[in-house]
Amino acid sequence: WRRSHYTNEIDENITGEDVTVMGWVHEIRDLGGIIFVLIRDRSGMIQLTAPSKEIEGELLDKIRKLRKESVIGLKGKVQESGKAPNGVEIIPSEIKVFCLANQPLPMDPTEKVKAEIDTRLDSRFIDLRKPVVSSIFKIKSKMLHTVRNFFEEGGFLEINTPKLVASATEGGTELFPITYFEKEAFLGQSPQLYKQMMMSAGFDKVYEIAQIFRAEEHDTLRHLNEAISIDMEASFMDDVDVMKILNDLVQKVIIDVKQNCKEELKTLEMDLDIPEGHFEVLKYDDAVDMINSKDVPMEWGEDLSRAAEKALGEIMDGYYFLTEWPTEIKPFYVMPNEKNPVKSHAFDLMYKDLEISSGAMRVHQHDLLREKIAEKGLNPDAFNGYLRAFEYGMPPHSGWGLGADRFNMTLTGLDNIRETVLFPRDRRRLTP
Ligand code: AMO
Repeated sequence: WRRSHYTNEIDENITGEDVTVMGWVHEIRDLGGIIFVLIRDRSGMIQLTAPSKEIEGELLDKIRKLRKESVIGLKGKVQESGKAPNGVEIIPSEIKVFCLANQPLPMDPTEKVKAEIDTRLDSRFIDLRKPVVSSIFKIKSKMLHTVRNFFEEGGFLEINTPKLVASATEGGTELFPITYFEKEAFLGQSPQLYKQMMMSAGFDKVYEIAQIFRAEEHDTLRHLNEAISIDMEASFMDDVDVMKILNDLVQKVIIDVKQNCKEELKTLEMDLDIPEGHFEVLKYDDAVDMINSKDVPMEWGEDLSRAAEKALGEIMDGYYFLTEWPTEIKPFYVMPNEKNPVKSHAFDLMYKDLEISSGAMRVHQHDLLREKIAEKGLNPDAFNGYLRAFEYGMPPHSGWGLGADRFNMTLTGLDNIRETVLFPRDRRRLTP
């Protein structure tokens, strides 16, 4: 048994041909004189039509005994049919049952009964069979493909940095400690320190697409404990240069997804707008005023609360940059403004009320960096492996990290990040 066609390749043009399809039994309708079976594969569905007068008894019996979600192979002839979902159907000549599915099913993949997200995640392998769910991951795949192409065309080198690490990068409270032989170690929060060290290594422009781990306490629709970050770092560039790269990348992905994932976007009922030109740039100072104008209390120097993000999201539409953040609330590696060190060269990329990326021009001066680590209450000696790279030839550099799952939320119109991850990890979920 070898597949000759995916179901979406079967149309009027091959009427009369013998085909072999493989897939799942989506639906069975036994009307006595005629049996209809919908067979589903990754690409779509096709109808098997078995008029009892025309099909020999043994085969008919086999079809009658099929159960929903069983995996079968089907050989048969393509025939035009006004009533079938795709305008064509298959008259079976042979059937092979690869796996008979147990009944009842833990959840209904035909969407007739809507399931809660927890039920869906518990049986994720079935949940993912639904086109409305698999579409999210087809879009994610396209997004990542475009990201790789974009960076390759831009002369970036793809790197892989360790995820077993010895120190914090984004603040100490969000670390997952692990046992590493006799030593204390953690799961990596960000490739931050390593991508910066690659600048000292002379790699000039690098990117990485990899897991980041954050011991987020909070159960929100935007945080997971394991997420995918698209990171870049480039030498001899400032924050404005890398913001331009981020702007171009986001636009390129949206154009590519809109062009290549028409079916998936339709399934998700998502109408993607292609943002034109430069994203709006909003200074932190102005953001504070705007947030206060919405009667949400926020002092200068504070990070955005959820209420503050929501207030901003009501005023700002689409993608926009938030710039000139207070140095105090940004990590040690962020470059303070030369003229006014209270402010920094850090930026966030927002989509309405969702932060999708953070980046900055970095501190490349060894002594200043050491000082800033200490100011954060961290022990600079613990960072010696990183700091040494700044002593023997470190160029000025900038970069950002873009949350792939959050970016995917903006492309698919979903508001729960769990929807955009195959097997999400949150406070309560470590399986499947
Ligand atoms: P930051 O901590 O802002 O910056 O992370 C970058 C982006 O990663 C995504 N992200 C998350 N997504 C889901 N769940 C989480 N718990 C989570 N945490 C982060 C967000 C966020 O904008 N080193 C810097 C980047 C840099 O400066 O280059 C960093 O990690 O979309």
